[in-house]
This record gives sequence, structure tokens and C-alpha cells, in this order.
Amino acid sequence: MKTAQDVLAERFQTEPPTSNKHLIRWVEKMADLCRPESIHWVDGSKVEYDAICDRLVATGTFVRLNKKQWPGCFYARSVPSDVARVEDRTFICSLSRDSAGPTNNWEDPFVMRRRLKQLFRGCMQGRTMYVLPFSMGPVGSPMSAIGVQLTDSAYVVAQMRTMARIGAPVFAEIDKDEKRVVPCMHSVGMPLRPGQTDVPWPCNETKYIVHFPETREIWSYGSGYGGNALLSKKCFALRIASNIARDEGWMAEHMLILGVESPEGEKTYVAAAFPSACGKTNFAMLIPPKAMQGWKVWTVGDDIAWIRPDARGRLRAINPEAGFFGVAPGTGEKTNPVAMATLAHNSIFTNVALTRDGGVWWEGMTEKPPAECLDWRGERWTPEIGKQTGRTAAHPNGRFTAPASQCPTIDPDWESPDGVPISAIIFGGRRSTTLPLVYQAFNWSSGVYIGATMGSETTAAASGAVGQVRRDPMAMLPFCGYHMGDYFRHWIKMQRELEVTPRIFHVNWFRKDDEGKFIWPGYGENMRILRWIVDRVHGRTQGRETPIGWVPHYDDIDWSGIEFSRTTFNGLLEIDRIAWKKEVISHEELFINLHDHLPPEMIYERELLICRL
Ligand code: TSX
Ligand code: MN
Repeated sequence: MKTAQDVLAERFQTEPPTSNKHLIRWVEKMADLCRPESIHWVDGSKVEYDAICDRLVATGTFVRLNKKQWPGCFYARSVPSDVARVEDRTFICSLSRDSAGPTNNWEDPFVMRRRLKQLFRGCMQGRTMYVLPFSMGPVGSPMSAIGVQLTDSAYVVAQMRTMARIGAPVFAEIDKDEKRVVPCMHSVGMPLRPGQTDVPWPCNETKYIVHFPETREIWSYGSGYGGNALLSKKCFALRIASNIARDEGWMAEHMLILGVESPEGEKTYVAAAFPSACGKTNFAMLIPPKAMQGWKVWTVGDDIAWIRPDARGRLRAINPEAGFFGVAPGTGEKTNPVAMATLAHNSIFTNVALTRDGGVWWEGMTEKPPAECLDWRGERWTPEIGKQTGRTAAHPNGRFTAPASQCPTIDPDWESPDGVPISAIIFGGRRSTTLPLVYQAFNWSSGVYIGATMGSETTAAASGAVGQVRRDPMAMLPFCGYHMGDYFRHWIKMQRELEVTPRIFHVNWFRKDDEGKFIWPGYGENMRILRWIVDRVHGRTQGRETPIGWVPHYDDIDWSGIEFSRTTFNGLLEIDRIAWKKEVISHEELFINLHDHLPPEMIYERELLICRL
């Protein structure tokens, strides 16, 4: 019988489907270095995808899920040591250490290149090297950019078909005008000797996630998981793109994009940045309360926004991705029914639990756990075992990979080549005290200050003391590919390119009362705050001035269908001057680190804030 490998080799291209000489020469050079058994030029077709999935099933990487309940879905388990991005193994290799800044790991690019050459020598032996072209943003859009990832992971190819536009149309685009392409090298770092059988999740204990910002290159070794391996996402669309954006006068941001539609059909787009564990994907897919009849939220993206000024000096944004790579635990019919509908078919699940009937489950998917399942490690799990051992069925970073096109609230313009106009930028954080439910910055530079100083309280005990504020400027701390101080400067400078600056807001859904209970109901009820933001953007409502910015009057919020007292609401918006003075002092920590690159506006804004308090 023919193996899936034979089918792939027979049916798919082993000859370059491109005329781009640089690309062909680079592929040859890399094949010479990595010594793969074969080269597969990815065309991105459904037939090819099916064959790759068959092959992944054959090697035990994929389990095909129950076709009735989970049509077109697959299940994968990584090894327990390859479950998340590895920040301490992530490097920015700029010529000078100074341009990477103190918040990035730096290594000399010449030293790193030598090390990578050694690591990659022969690393693909016995494997297929896939040549995977991808477009970030709609193919052919002036706002899009192209990368080519060479990878020895079929799992990565399968994931990338959902997460980006890949294959033949991208080769055609490359051939059109010899477009600049970002080369992305990836290997799981586990060559196979002749006759050696593969394992379901090949990877290497040694891991390197390396970016060369000046030459715009990515090299990733040793991991098959998420942001370490799908190089289009964090590596390209954020770390490398942030460098390109700084040089070209646009912005590559860790932001969701959504459109708010009023009952009259007025459409207002906002972009929003939140640190992890704030419910960014939930917010991108928000369903307004029933009583707010006619209001609708449309999803453009849940993770990354490429934003640039148009000819009229207004910011326009695209979602460079084509799918959602979302955290599964906590996603359920109650918290995010839109995500549940999106991932119901043609999705890939990694590091969640596998049920007896060939389905998947994770904590928070349903209230009631299955009586029995196999956990993300492949071990038998019951609610009783969970209680006794403290083990969860799904890994807390277990993921779903689902096509954005399947999202019931996907915006009709989500693939518009010119993007959507951005009227507001929202920053957020998880803070139990001090930060009000919502406030609006006085102007662009005070808004940049708010973004630069945002942060979240730690929730997981694993990451040190619980309840401590961890600063995460613009939610970009792990993703800015250059000096954070220069990044703030770039934000400040963007105002000069703009005729109309988007209004800037900060939200905090997580303020708690004296008993430690969340005061704000959150989720769909956040629509009431979103409506106020939209009203402010269009100048339909006045804010109440406080020392930190404008907050809503109780009577300017749409309270239809909910009982929420004036007193409680005002409590959520209270600015405690003593707490705020401490807050501003604590900003110093961040600024000391970045002082020599900090734009003066940040210092001025801090002084102004201190004066107002
Ligand atoms: O995603 C969340 N959002 C944004 C939704 C659009 N979460 C989950 C955060 C972890 C990923 C929230 N959790 C939100 C929120 O607005 N708010 C809260 C806090 C909260 C939790 C439970 C309740 C209320 C608030 N429960 C009841 O009120 C019954
Ligand atoms: Mn993200």
C-alpha cells in the first residue's frame, strides 16, 4: 500500500513553481545546509492539505476527530516540554545591543549566525523540507507583506494553511514584481537516521527563536509549538514587522480589530491591546446585550493589527492573519459562543483533552466535565483524578486553530485590501484596584503614556507573586523587535503623519470590591462601554474630567436591560488620588530601564499627570 508520503511525493511539486531566482537559490542553499530527504513546494490546495493531514495521522501527530461532531477537525498533543513560547530563548540580533534594548535578549548577529549554521547543519535529514510561501494580509493588498518559511514540520504547514494565506497565489505574487520576501527558517531539530521511525511530536531540548531585524530574517530551531514555529505570527507579523513599520512610518501592533455597528448602520472600527489573560479574543467576538437592540460587533481580527496612515491622513488597519490561534481553556458557550461556532469544524486542537467519543474538551468549554477522557498528556483523566492530583484535562495554554472565515461575526470588510478606518485605540489591563472601568486620554501623547504604562496583575502562581502589577507596554513587551524606548518615540511621531488621530481609551473590566468580587459583569455588558467610546469618538457625548482623563457620566451609559446603580458605577470610576500617586511613582521602574531612549514626551506627560493629581 502507498503511504501518505508516497502520495505526497508523487502528486506534489518537487520542482520550483516560481521564477524568482533569489528564492530558488536560497532554497537550494538552505537544502544544502539542512540536508532534507526531499523538498516540497507548498501549493496550498485542499488536496495537498488532506494528504498532509493523512500523513500526520499516519505518524501519530494528528488524531482525526469524530466526523459527525467535529467535521474536518484534528487533535494533536505536544511533548510536555514544548507547550508555549520560550521567551528566554528568543533573541533579537541587531548589530548593536543598544538597538535591541534592555527588554529583549540580544546576541551578536555574527556569533548567532555561526551558532545557527552549526545547529541547522544536517538538521532535516530523513525529513521533507516544505517551502511554504505566505502572505500576511490579503494576497496583493498594498498593506500586505510576504514571507517564505522553510520547515521540516508537516504540523506547521497544516496550521499555517489556516493562519495565513499560503501557496500558489503567493508564489504568483512573488513572481509578479520580484517582491521582497522575509526568509523564515524553521526546524524541529530532530533529524531521522535511515530507517528510524518518527515520533508524534519531534522537537529538540535546545531551542532558539532568532530575529535579525536589519536583514529581516527569522531562524527558529527546536520547537514545533505555536509562536515558536508558526513564524508568520509573532516572529514576522510583530517582531520583524515592528522594525519594518518603524522604518516605513506605520505600526505593527499586538491588537484586535473590531467594528461597532449602530442601529442606524453607522460603522466605527476600534483597535485594542490587552496583556494576556484579559479576554482579548472574547472582546473581539463580543455579543451585545439583547436589550441594546440593533447594536452589533463585527470581528476583523483577534491578535495582530497592521496600521498605517492613508492618503487622507487617517489610520487604516488590516488583520495580517487568516485564522485564530486561541487559548482553548475558558472558551465556552457562555464566555464566547462566537468562538465556539468558529471552531466547530475544520479546526486543529493542540494540548486539550480527547474524549471517549473522539471529541475534544477543555476546562470552561462546558460546565460539566466529561466523565472520562485522555488529558493533554495522553493520560486517563476523570473529574475525580483532577480533584485529587490538581491536574487539569487541558494544558492552560492549549489551543484551537480555526479559520477566521468561519467566524459568524466576521466583518464583511475583513479582507478589504485597504483595511478598515480606525477611530479609536483601546488599551486595557487586569487591575483589581486604582484603574477605572474606562477613561479617555486627553490627547495623543497622553494616550501614548497610558499605553506605555499599562499592565496587568499576575494571576497564575507559576509566574511569581500573585496580584503584582506587571507592566506590558501596549501589550508589546515580548513582541517589539527593537528598543522599547524607540518604540514609544515612534508612537509619538505617528501623530505627525495624521490629519485625524484616533481617540485613545483605557479599560479595566477587572476592578474588585472589598470582598474581592468583580464589580463589573464584563463580557457582553462591555458593549455599554464600547458604545460610550463610539459616542465620544463622534462627539455625541461629554466626558467628566478627572486628573487622569475623561470618564463617562452615569446618564451617558446605555443601561437598557440591566440594573446597575449609580453608586456602584461611580465606584468603578473613582480616581483615588493617593493610590494614583503611588501608581505614577511605580511607572518610574519602567522608565529607568528605558531612560536613554525615552522620548521627552513621556517625561512631560508624567510630570503633567503628577501636577494634576
Ligand atoms: O474575557 C473576559 N472579559 C471580556 C469579554 C468581552 N473575561 C474573562 C477573562 C479571562 C480570559 C472576563 N472576566 C471579563 C471580561 O469582560 N470580566 C471578567 C470578570 C468576571 C468574571 C466572572 C463574572 C463577572 C466578571 N461572573 C458573574 O458576574 C456571574
Ligand atoms: Mn497575542
